[in-house]
Amino acid sequence: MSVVGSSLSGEQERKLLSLFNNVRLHLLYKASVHGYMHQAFHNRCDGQGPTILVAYNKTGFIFGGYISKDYAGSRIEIHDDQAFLYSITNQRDKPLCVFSSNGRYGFIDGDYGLNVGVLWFLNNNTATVQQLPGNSYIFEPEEMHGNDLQLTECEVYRVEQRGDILEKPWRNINWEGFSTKQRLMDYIQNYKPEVNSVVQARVLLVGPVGAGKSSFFNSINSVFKGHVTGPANSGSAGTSLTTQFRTYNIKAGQDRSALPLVLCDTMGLEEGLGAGLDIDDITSVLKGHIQDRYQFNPSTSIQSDSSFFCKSPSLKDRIHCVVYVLDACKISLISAKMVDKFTAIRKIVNKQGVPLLVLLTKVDEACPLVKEDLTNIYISHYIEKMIREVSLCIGVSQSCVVPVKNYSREFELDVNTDILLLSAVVQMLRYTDDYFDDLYQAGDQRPETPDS
Ligand SMILES: Nc1nc2c(ncn2[C@@H]2O[C@H](COP(=O)(O)OP(=O)(O)OP(=O)(O)O)[C@@H](O)[C@H]2O)c(=O)[nH]1
Ligand SMILES: [Mg+2]
Repeated sequence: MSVVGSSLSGEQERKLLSLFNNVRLHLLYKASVHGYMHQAFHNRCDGQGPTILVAYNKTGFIFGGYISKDYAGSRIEIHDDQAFLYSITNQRDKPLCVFSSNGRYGFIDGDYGLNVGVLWFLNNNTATVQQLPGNSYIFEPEEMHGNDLQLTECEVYRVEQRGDILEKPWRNINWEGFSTKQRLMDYIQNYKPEVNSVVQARVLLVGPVGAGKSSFFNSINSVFKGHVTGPANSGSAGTSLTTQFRTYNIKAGQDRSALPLVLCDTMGLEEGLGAGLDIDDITSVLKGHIQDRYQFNPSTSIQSDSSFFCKSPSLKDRIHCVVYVLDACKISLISAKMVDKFTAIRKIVNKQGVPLLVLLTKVDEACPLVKEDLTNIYISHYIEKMIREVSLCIGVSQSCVVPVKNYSREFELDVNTDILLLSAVVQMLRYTDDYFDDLYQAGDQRPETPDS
């Protein structure tokens, strides 16, 4: 989220946007905040793709240059046939727009401020523009800047194609900050499974190594704790960092009582046979046979004589909702072997009549728009496309795919991150209700036989 505001009025922005076809502007740099300094300018604007510089003077001119290529401070002249200089005033309805006189010139990618042809902004780290001799861009100085080269402000915006952004969000979410967060927390804290013998929904997290299973528990735990914590081991390693079956309670409220939710963390799935979580162990977990802290063994499944094997589990020990955790950055890299594994797990899950949800993690790393502002998640064309791909790959409807950003390197909570995380939990609880509904349809009191 951009905390630094634009100095453009609505009318000025409209005029500026009329220079382009269907774009939006994202403020990168504002001299009055970041300093009239080349270094500050380059720190914020290098490598950002197409940008427009917007300079303001006391005479009332708004002028600057658009370049379609990256700034990099390479000190060379960049050929950019889309670069132009422009000027906006209250007196003119339409902006003045000047392209290079020979159609070839672009800008100088200096390690100083922007130099588009004959205009050199942020000259000598000052709030000035220098008009250089030359005829690479031809215009009347009076029309461009009213001969006033002293700046009152200077901004640079990234020019984003609207194609990256959807006109309407593909899913509705209320980003109303703390009230939404509190409402979601209340929903979770007050949730009651529809079956008397069960007080906590048991949700199983499964997915490839490093997908963010443990981080999801850590993140939810953090939200209810009020600061970022990390009791479950998370990190990066070639093989699964989590090797035990863990059933995590989350404490909440003044009295720190356990939430009506248990998140069950598992070892990561791996492609090969005898590597990662054993599929037969998933069946045992679903049926409630495996107890907390069981050490998974990739080469063999749990034996019924193990001290961690619960011989006669009841409904409360069984899994009520399965969540596939997938890394958004790796969707296109999922191998056929891994898809086969997902399919095999799905068959087992379906057989047990347990609902399945997909949690798409690391959306911040997958999409720059989302990294910059999490509330862009449901207008990101890229994430929407990814959700469609995931739904096809896993064979679930798109409504079963929930994107989240886990806490990974932060110290402090962020309300939008929390809202997305909590919304995912609410979905899990709703799916859990479906499970109980299905088990206990009116007049169909199914017995609690774990092996059914
Ligand atoms: N940027 C970002 N990083 C994440 C996110 N979720 C997890 N990570 C990082 O991804 C790495 C792996 O996360 P884990 O939670 O350990 O993954 P896991 O699925 O439990 O992995 P195993 O236990 O090894 O199977 C860690 O370095 C996390 O900090 C996310 O949403 N965004
Ligand atoms: Mg883990």
